[in-house]
Amino acid sequence: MKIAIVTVAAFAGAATAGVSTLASQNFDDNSTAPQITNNADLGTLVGHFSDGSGLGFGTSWVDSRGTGMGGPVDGAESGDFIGVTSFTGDVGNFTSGAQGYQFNDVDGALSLDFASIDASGFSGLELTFDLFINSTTYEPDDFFNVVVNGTTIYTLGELDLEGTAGSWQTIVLDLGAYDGLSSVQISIVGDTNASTENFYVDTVAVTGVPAPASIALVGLGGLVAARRRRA
Ligand SMILES: [Ca+2]
Ligand SMILES: [Ca+2]
Ligand SMILES: [Ca+2]
Ligand SMILES: [Ca+2]
Repeated sequence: MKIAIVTVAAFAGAATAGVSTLASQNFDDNSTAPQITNNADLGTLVGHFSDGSGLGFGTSWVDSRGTGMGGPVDGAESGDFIGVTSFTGDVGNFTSGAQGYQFNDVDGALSLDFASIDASGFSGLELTFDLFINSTTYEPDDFFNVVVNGTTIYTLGELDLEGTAGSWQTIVLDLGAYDGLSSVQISIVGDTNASTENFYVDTVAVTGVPAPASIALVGLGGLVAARRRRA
């Protein structure tokens, strides 16, 4: 009995300190097929969910600039690169594997929409991802946003974009406001309108600390056993 109690205590200590990955996406085993090189193909990308492993994702687009041309969806323009890509001409390399996700000249708000995550029982939620902003001029209507459950929690505007361009940066965002929720939906949104205005995202992960529910039950069992011994 004494040996069992010691084992439980050691296990509880290790579990409490642990941070777990709830969901992640590296874009490395997705087909690059949903990447479009002609905007007429975005129709096949919209609503497309990942064919690879990890956190599912799709893509949506909104005419935030009032172009009225239907954006990539109707093929009124062409030649953009949107979606999972292995193109390294700007980034040199991806931060995981050989692929990432590219936003190129999207002429509206292009949204990389991740599937909802069940964060029940988790605290200390964080979102981590790598971002590469291509070096070029950005204008006041260009931006990069992270949206969680419909609320924008992070934004980069013109000067932020220009000031952090040219190398991979790791973005870590506190999602503590969403701790324990059964549905946490993250979207990464880019809005640009020039062929050199490129954003790349890679190595996305949501982490948190699991509540030690099972450990607590084991501990309770130990407590009951101790009381029995005392009685
Ligand atoms: Ca990758
Ligand atoms: Ca375009
Ligand atoms: Ca520009
Ligand atoms: Ca622009």
